[in-house]
Amino acid sequence: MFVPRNLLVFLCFIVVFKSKCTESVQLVPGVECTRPCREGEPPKFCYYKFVTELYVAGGPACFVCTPNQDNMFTQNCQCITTDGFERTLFSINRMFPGPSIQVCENDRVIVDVKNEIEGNELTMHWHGIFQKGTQYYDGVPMITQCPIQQGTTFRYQMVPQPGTFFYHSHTGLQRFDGLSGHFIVRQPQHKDPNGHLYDLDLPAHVIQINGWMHQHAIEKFPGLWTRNQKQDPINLLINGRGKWINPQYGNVSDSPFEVFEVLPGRRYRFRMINALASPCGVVMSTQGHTMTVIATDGENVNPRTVEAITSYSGKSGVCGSLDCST
Ligand SMILES: *[C@@H]1O[C@H](CO)[C@@H](O)[C@H](O)[C@H]1NC(C)=O
Ligand SMILES: [Cu+2]
Repeated sequence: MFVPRNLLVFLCFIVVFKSKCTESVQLVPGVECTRPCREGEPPKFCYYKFVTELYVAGGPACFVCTPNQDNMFTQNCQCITTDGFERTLFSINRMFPGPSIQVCENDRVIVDVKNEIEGNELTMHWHGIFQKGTQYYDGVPMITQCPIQQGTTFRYQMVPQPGTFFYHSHTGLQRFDGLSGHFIVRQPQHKDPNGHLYDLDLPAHVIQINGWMHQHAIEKFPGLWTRNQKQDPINLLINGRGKWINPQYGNVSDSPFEVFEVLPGRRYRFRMINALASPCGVVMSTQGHTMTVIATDGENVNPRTVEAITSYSGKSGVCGSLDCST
């Protein structure tokens, strides 16, 4: 067969180029990045696809399945329970919190955010991540990027520093209504100056606290005058779960609480995220246990044993994360 020489050269070039590309960058599904972090292990390129939608909490998917901790990383249930009160919300991959990003130091995190929320634009902010050299992926609308329009996708890429962080929408009041999730960056335990204070640092032991309303936050700002006043959340959720006491009848919703499993005699690292969108303080305590605070806002601190932890999302917009072993 006759093949023009130029074409042959061109074909060779494509083959060489392609193999080089696939060699240097191999994206792995984000869930594969949730692993114990070992010194000297090559970093991974952790890929996540987020699809944001207007969705329903307590909707028909909840007749089919109940979310549990296996649903933390992937969209395999699509039932969002919140506090048992049916309402619409913004979801990521029909999850709230969104998919749990949990990686190791030096990993590269790649997130494609596809906005499918009708008539809304958005950006995603990776709270606490320094973005050194990737400032344009900080997710601040009209400062570091144009917002993601409905039906379009924006790719964020970063190499985050170790610590307990979270992500949330940085547009309007969307983060009140479900657009947030864990962002945990582990390092080999021996590199943590407080690493001797805990035995286990498990992916399931993340406590994300959100304030919750029974309507979209935009209905509360500027607020109503004759009924349903105030802008405080009426409930708190842990990892999107909680219960609600109906003030009219005093009965309680049958939605599940978040459950963390521990064994007696072991020391666990818990990673707490105050993801409130409003400036209310949250006091967290563990019945019958003390906690030792070992890090806050992504920085290790001198350990301190406490009965309770008060954290603020903060008027200043500074949200908190705390690590403790208990
Ligand atoms: C409480 O009782 C009322 C009236 O029977 C009912 O409408 C409601 O769904 C019940 N549960 C909650 C959590 O309000
Ligand atoms: Cu933030």
